[in-house]
Amino acid sequence: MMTNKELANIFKEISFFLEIEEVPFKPYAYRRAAMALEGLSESVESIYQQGGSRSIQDVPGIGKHIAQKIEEYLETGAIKYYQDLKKKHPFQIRELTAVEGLGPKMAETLYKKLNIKSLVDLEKKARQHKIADLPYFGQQTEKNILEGIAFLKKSQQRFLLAEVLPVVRLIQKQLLSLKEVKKIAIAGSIRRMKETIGDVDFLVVSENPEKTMNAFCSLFDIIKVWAKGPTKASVRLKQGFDVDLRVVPKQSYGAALQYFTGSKEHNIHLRKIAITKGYKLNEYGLFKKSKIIAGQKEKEIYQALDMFFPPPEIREDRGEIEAALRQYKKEKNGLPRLIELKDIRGDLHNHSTWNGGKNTIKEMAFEAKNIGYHYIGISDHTKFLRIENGLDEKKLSQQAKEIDKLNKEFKKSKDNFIILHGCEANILKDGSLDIKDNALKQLDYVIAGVHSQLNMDKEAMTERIIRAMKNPYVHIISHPTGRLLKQRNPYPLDIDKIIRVARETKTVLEINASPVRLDLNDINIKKAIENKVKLSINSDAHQKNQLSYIQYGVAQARRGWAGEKDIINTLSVKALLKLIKSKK
Ligand code: DGT
Ligand code: CA
Ligand code: CA
Repeated sequence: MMTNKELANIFKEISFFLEIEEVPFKPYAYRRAAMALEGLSESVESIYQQGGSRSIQDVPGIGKHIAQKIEEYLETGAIKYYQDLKKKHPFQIRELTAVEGLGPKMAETLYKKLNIKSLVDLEKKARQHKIADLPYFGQQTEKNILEGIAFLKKSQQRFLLAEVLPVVRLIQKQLLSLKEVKKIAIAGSIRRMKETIGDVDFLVVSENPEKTMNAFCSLFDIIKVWAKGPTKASVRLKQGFDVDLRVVPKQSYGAALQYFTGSKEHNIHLRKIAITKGYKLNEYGLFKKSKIIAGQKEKEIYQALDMFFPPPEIREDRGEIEAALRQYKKEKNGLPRLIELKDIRGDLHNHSTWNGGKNTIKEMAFEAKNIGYHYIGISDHTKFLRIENGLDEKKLSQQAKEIDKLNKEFKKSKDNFIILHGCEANILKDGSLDIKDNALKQLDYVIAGVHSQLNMDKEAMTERIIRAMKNPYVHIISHPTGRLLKQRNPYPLDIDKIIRVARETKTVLEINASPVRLDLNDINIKKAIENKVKLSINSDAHQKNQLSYIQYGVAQARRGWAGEKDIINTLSVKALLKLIKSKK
């Protein structure tokens, strides 16, 4: 799969170079091919070995010319076209354009005027205030660049939950298969299902710690062993992140799990509670003087402190300790009953082959049905995103016919399943939509989101979204703050005001479950539900296997204290449509 990634990177670079040279259309084709390669579950090498260049062309998103380039790469290890472009633009284009707000053309100018080739050069010249002096750049741009570099550095040290979790689950399974391993737990930020992960924390109870350590340090794709002792080992995996393994005594397993699950803030607060009750709390147990009160089971620790058990996802010291104490005393406002994956009955934000998605409506529907959903909403992009083949009024009504036909088949075979017809309209700069209300009226529901001109000031952006929420045909606002984890900060937004108007206008806010978005985030989810705003957890799937992203959205919802009743896609179709129609 390394080849897929290498080729994807090359094609991304080509698309940037062609943008610099103002070549029309082609940059998009290369970008699309890069995305196709990244999403491919098979390696291009094996596709090519099995079916030659023809079979590469069959990969959606890859045309004839690009297939030839792939073939050239597989045969010769290089692509001449790319090398020529690279010679003309000999700077680290991907590295530089990773800085938010720095596009390929700016990178070219910075190279030509200041000989900036890398991120290191860029930071140096910015600090020397050389960039501010360039025409069309100025002080503000220079400041933005420095902020962008800082953001990049910080975020590159963390990993997306979705890139870490599958690997970690595999490691867990492998370690559990060792017969001396009695217990194993994933602790730390992964257990709390935080959106990004610093490092992985495993806890193990083992009858033979040394053997377990040896197995751990040799089992996986380890590229470096940082430390290896009798009770603790620390390694780096080839995926780039570090994994710690601690062997803990059986009688301290619960205390260690509590401690290493964190968060640090939660632990500090909990330790204070322990002290006020005359105890001492650490990773070995809860003690009265030197006598151990609890330690083997995590639940017993909370119990001994007169608390209900707070789910790991909410252990951030955002009120969960107080709520757990209240619940123990049978007072009001105890711990929330959090939403679970099994409560989800359908997914409302999905794309199909009608505009850049990889699977047909039918394929998406069958996948949803197999998951056990009662409904799937198809919400392709409307007009404005022409680059993604946004649908116009006419195409939307053609799409409605296809959906009707499929629904008739579901009905005939007595499947308890239905496809809902929606769209994801674009909120334009002034807050109007890129498609007529008359077309929206025909749909089961409408999602609207911001996809362009993100660099507005706070007030203007807030007003822009508010105007969309005031449109009686808009039911859901997708990815409300526009952030992309590790890539882009949220745009400035008065989220309190957005939440207030969402409530007033009965507009639902999305928890976009795509692992790079998770937008709304945990804190904003909590705010929204405290203000009685309804939310929808949506996978934003562009291909059928991405429907599984919903798990990350549910995790984020749990981190935001959301319960089943806060989330509209836990409703039956009937109740859902009724709720949607209640907005007028
Ligand atoms: P990460 O790795 O940055 O995504 O976040 P965590 O929460 O996994 O943090 P990590 O790996 O540094 O430590 C694991 C847990 O150990 C953390 O959640 C709480 C506990 N812990 C670490 N340092 C301290 C500390 O200084 N005080 C207390 N009370 N607990 C700590
Ligand atoms: Ca950690
Ligand atoms: Ca750690």
